[in-house]
Amino acid sequence: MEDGRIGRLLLTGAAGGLGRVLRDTLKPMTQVLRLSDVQTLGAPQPGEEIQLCDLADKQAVDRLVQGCDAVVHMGGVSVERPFEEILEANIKGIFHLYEAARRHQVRRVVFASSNHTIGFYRQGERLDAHSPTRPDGYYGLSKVYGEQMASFYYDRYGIETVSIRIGTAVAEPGDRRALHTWLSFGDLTELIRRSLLTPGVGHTVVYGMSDNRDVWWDNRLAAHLGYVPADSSEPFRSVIEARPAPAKDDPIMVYQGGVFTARGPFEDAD
Ligand code: 15L
Repeated sequence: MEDGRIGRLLLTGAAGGLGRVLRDTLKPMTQVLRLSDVQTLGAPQPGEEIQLCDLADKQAVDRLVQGCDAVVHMGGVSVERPFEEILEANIKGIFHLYEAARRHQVRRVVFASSNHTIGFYRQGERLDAHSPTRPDGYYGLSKVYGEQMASFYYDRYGIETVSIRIGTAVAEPGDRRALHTWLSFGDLTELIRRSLLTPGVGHTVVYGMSDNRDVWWDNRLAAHLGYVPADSSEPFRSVIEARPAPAKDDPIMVYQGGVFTARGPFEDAD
């Protein structure tokens, strides 16, 4: 980190919704940004390297991580899906990533965890990073597993991770639940920057949310990151609340994980 920037930063999931944003916003933090996905990523721009990779392929992930100083791991399945799909990309994928990090002496990972680790808590319940997890599906379970993998690799090998339980990271909040869970792209970028650069994070769990009015999550246990969100969902409230409210028993109004709590079962479709 000679000029204050990371030497080579790996961004997995670079073709995804957030990956495409971070491809631009992470660039000032690193000399070389290595981008990866299973999907095509176009031609590399100056300061970029592109290496397509299936996270389920252990050897390919090992080659991907080689030469990197830090990883922002956004890759994998990002919605609720049948278990077998989650198993490959998320569960095997996170194991492959940490094994490669161990082998190639990567010291810092930022893991895109999710609010779906705690999705079956009711809206309004206050949680912090020590609250027991209540995953709302196989996707949420895989993120709990990822966080535990991060914890283990810190205790055993000293690889530090910030697991960001991302709320709803979209350009603008689109519904009542997102007024609580919204994370702006700017705040996501700042949280990742802090997660990469703050010394001595061990394994830290932080909720990824903007400075919204009524939040369910308490980030005091991650205060050492010094993350101060700049945006708020408040300017979007009047438009969202002018729309007819969903039924009171609609999962989007009941659980912190919203509609994810009502996905599946997938087995019966066979
Ligand atoms: C997530 O973890 C998903 O990746 C994303 O698609 C959103 O649904 C988000 O959570 C959310 O809960 O709003």
